[in-house]
Amino acid sequence: MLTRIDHIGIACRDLDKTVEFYRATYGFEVFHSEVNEEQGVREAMLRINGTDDGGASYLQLLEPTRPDSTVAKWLEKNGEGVHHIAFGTADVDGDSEAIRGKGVRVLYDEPRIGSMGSRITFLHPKDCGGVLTELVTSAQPAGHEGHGAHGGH
Ligand code: V0V
Ligand code: CO
Repeated sequence: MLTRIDHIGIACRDLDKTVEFYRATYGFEVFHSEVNEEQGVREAMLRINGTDDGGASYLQLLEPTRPDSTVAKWLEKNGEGVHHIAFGTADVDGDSEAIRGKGVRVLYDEPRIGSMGSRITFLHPKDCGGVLTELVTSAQPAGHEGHGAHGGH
């Protein structure tokens, strides 16, 4: 069951500059940052609020690390902006299989590693009304999010 907006992914060309915009304009601070080589992104997670399921909602600011990455290709075509949305679930395996059974293309056979040790998969935007959609199961069990998840700067 999908129980929260886990994050909204925003593609940018200059992560440090974009982090500074969100800090100066809204007062959002970086909760966590990391490089994901497999996905070709350097990212900053800005924690916005806790959610009913014990998790949280974030903005995920994404800068490409290489020109052939999905985010670099997307920036080339569209410029900076909202790149994907992500729903949180306790069971990314079960939920992605159920969604695959409804005829929506799930991009990975097995979930891969996402931000903060989460497990993630993606649904094809062409099957989701033009919205690249991610499903996430956090590394932290529901109810424990935010305790000890800091770091990685
Ligand atoms: C592509 N399209 C999109 C889109 N990217 N539509 C909406 N939102 C997007 N972000 C459209 C594009 O306009 C084309 O439509 C069509 O899909 C095919 O796109 P393409 O440019 O030819 O690119 P592809 O097919 O090579 O790649 C598209 C997919 C790729 C979605 C397959 O971006 C992908 O594998 N994404 C999943 C991985 C990812 O995005 N990682 C970065 C975030 P027309 O022109 O044919 O109409 S990593 C992350 O979120 C992490 C680590 C985390 O949360 O923890
Ligand atoms: Co994401």
